[in-house]
Amino acid sequence: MRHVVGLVVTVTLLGGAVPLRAQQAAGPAPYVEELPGAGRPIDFAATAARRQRLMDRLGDGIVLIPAARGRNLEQDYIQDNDFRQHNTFFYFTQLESPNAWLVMNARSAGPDTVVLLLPDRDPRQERWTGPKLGPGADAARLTGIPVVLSATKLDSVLGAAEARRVPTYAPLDRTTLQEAVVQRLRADTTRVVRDVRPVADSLRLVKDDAELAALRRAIAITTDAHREVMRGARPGMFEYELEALLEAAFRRRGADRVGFPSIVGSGFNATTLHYDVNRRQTRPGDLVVVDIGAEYGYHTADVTRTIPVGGAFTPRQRAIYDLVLATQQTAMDSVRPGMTVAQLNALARAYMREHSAGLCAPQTCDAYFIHGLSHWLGMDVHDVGDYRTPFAPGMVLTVEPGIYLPAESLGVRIEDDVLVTATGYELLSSGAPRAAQEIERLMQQPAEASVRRGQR
Ligand SMILES: [Mn+2]
Repeated sequence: MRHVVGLVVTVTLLGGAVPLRAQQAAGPAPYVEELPGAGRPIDFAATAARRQRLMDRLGDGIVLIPAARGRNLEQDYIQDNDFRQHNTFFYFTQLESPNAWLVMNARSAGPDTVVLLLPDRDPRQERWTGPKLGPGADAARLTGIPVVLSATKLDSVLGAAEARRVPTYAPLDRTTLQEAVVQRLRADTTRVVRDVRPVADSLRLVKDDAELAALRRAIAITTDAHREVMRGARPGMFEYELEALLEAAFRRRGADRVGFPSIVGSGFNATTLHYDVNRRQTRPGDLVVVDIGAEYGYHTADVTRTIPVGGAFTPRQRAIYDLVLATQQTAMDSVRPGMTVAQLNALARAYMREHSAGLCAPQTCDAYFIHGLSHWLGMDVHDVGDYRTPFAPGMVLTVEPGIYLPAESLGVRIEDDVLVTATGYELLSSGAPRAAQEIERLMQQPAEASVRRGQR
């Protein structure tokens, strides 16, 4: 709340806008049905099941999970993003309210209880930032959590829970460690405070139906954006023009934001793994690495395609491209329950080494494959979870080999998102062509109406 008040004062000074007395007289705006989840209803069954799984795993304990703080115009770099909920808090609530708390009492004997604490409503503040969900019956109805109290009650709720003398679990990440209440608990030598992340993160490794639905949508938006870039790319375009095409496609299809800064690297920039400046002008003959992910419902895609900006690969580019593609296919075909990321990685490198021929002489091409093959995918683009965990149905990972030859300004990465199934895998990102010929065919088609609209 402190922070938010600061924001109001600042904006008032800058904008000189509305007299404070008039705002105070306005009173609370009515609740809007769509408030929690910013226009999307909360999946009560999914969030309740996640909370229950966590409490079952913990046995006895108090769980304390903070929401993200509202951002401060004066103290934060607010250019980089809008407000985004803390992932752990969102996972267990699907609620986008800032400055809230979730407290769970896990009991091995007796009923578990859950309390949501929300900041009290502030009509004057809401004139600037819109109606918020406050404590009370409406919040209980909209969140599916029966007990919703004022955030000012946090100390008394915790105090009552602490009488049980069981460990307190919180996500001990950088932002949570800054919360005064967490600092107080950790300073109290009579209390045991543990990190909830190893357990909470392991739950997030296996996606439930609600998560998969969000991921599938994020990935569909992203592969559509790839097709738009393929159809719209022309030599001479700046990297940011391609970025504009794809991010317009994201928003047009309802993406909430980018899951990470879009990488559009042409020529030499294709060999810089996390290049995101996107200011260079493309030249005929360039390859462009387009590594992007739309975020939808707090889940992000991560799909990379490498395209020849002029619509056709040179024989040299094509040879490197086909080796990366065959390496990727070999790795994907080995995805099944019981495999691990390390095994997949070793298998991909061995394949690339054995099939290098003279392409990367005097070395083999795996010497230029300088990053890991896979990462988990979910709410975080490099999602949480122990990388030693053997694959199980419901896990989602990327498979993304690459070859980077800076001396030739030649970089190729192909990245897809796969879901582990009972018998193997499902390719989630098949919506964007991967084979060189298919990419060339799409790029050489006459521009379609949707692309012309995007380029205008
Ligand atoms: Mn990736």
